[in-house]
Amino acid sequence: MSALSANHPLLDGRTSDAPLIRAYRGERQPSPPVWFMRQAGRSLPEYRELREGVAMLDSCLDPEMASEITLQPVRRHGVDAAIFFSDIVIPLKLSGVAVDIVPGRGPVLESPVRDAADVRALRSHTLEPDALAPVEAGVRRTVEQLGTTPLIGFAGAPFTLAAYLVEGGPSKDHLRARAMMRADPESWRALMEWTADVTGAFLRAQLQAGASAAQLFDSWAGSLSPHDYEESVLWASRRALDHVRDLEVPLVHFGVGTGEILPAMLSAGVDAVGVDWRTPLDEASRRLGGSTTVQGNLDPAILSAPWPIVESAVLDVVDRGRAAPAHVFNLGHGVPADADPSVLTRIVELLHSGAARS
Ligand code: 1CP
Repeated sequence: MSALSANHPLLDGRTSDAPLIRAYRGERQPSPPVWFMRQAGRSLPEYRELREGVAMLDSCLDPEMASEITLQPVRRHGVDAAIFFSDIVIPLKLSGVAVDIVPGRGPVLESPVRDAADVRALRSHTLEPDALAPVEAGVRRTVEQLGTTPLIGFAGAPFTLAAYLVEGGPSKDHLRARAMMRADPESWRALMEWTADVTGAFLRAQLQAGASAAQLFDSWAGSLSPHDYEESVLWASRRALDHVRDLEVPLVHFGVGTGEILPAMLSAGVDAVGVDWRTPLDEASRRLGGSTTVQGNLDPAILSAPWPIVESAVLDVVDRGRAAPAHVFNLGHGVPADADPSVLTRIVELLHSGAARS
């Protein structure tokens, strides 16, 4: 018996046969199901209009607005999945950590977590189950309107969240986070434990409220050596995923610049691995041992090229995806803010036309 309620879309039959869910479970589809990371957001005029005058984190915690933004790209592009509109720092905010999203920059912490005392102070924050109510309400509302289209829930992996907590904001090389990992392993472990548990609770709330799959974003794990990833990070990602394993929904693990750690990311215990644009999918599948669903990996930079170039790049991704047991089409990272949304719609049409048989 799954721990999901009987009227969950995966159990009542609404989404259990959806191409996305079948592909995540390893069943090749006639053509690859498609969604885009950051498909909601600044590339859509209807998003910009709705968000006008509303702070990013406030929009995530307004169930009606979060739900509407989640549905916008599904209506516009006809993608095979929605991804819940939220942000990886929401569980930090709901735990009482002072974090904001600065437009054009990203998450910024009022007090970065730099030493053992800071980690102790962070750990005094707890994520009360009631605090997740706006997230659950947003998911429920979205799922009611999605029908047979699955909703993907997501969370940030502990390392990517720790990178923001320690740096205090976006950074290129996450030097301070990697320094704490090496110089003060005890504080690092305590930081990663706390982070794994709050992000795991955020993910579980979305799944129990009706999301049919889950993606763990370890966007910045590519800044780690394979040794450091395996020694100091992987256990915490496993711990975050342990919060949802009993729900038996498909799990996806994605990061950027992770060509060297793809097998380790698979070993966190997931059904599919998301691949960025640097590693061709046939090579990624080989590294993963050939029996795992791959997701990706059109270079987002190609979206601004003339259509014939986009089309042949899409077909090449699909072709390489045939090396894996199943493939879910996506970009190699998020939709750029200045992307022309009509190109995304055209990619979905191309994939759905059957011209790109998987
Ligand atoms: O459509 C969707 O994909 C759902 C919405 C979504 C997701 C999945 C948002 C909304 N954020 C995220 C996850 C997220 N947030 C990740 C993992 C995915 C990825 O690698 O892109 C990361 C790293 C963040 C952190 C974050 N939040 C950044 C990156 C900053 C950096 O370090 O470079 C930014 C710019 C944000 C703000 C944000 N989150 C989401 C949106 C639409 C925005 C921009 C909003 C604004 O500026 O008003």
